[in-house]
Amino acid sequence: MGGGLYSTEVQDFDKTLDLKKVKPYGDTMNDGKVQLSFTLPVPAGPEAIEAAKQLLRSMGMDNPQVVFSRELNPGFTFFNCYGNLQHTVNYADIHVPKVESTVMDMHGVDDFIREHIGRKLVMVGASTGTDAHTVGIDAIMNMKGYAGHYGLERYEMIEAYNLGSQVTNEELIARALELKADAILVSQTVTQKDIHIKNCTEFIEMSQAEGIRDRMILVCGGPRISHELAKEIGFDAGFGVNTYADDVASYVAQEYVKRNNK
Ligand code: B12
Repeated sequence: MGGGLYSTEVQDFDKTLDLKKVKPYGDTMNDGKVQLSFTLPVPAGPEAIEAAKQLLRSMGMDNPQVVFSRELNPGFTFFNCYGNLQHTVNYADIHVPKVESTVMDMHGVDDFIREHIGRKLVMVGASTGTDAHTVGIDAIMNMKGYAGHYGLERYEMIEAYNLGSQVTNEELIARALELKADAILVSQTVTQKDIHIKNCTEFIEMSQAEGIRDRMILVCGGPRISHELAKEIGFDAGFGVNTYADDVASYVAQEYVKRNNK
């Protein structure tokens, strides 16, 4: 069965739950209740409310209700709506490729590296190409970290180098070679016209040409990055939103041990 996060407790609690036909949950199992908000470019009034209800029906909602509406600007009306969705989703058949590692906290990672590797792991990261967004890579690497999770610079057993933003692929690879990096961390935020794919593909090609593709662990991250996409491009792993340093540090440490124990 797919959906590794599913708890069997829910199924024990309500026998009418069918994981092949899951519906949104409001008050009772399978009621399909959803809340939706949107704006229509029409003036407020009964016609606007009727238009919103008709849209809800065409989205597959039974019992459409507009519970709140207000004209935002002349000619633009905002709606808060409820409805009972007719559609279902087959949760049992969902398989999402994801990074396979056990997530440890900072102390757990430090202990793991001490015990299994016996020296500091070197990680070099940057936001690359024309990308000027630094907050993501800083959240992962800077000492203070993000949302209560310390960044890699704080780890005793990781030597972290954050090169900042708009770093060219050549420069990142050159620094990684100079510092004898164990892992390179690429951050990509801007995806307009698929620039992230072009830039990351070029990075992978260069790392192959420099002979580091199989010597270093190559990781990519950013709000539009998934593990599946990163693997397709040629990275070893990809991390999206709500990633913490713990996730990437745990992965790199375990992947390093796996590769070096073969
Ligand atoms: C702040 C910001 C800026 C600032 C950046 C300042 C700075 N020093 O970083 C400034 C004003 C410079 C900026 C500029 C632009 N921006 Co901007 N920006 C944002 C904004 C508001 C927040 C991004 C952010 O900081 N997120 C917070 C961090 C913590 O989240 P994160 O990046 O996702 O990082 C997490 C994960 O993704 C992951 N992660 C990230 N990197 C890595 C790396 C590794 C190795 C790992 C493991 C994990 C990982 O871990 C992090 C923590 O969980 C977003 C909108 C938004 N609300 O998201 C737009 C946004 C990203 N920007 C956007 C755009 C279009 C631009 C511009 C092109 C605008 C323009 N026309 O000039 C320019 C591009 C400049 C350039 N050359 O790159 C778009 C991107 C759309 C797209 N899909 O391409 C967004 C989504 C806004 C929008 N809705 O249109 N931007």
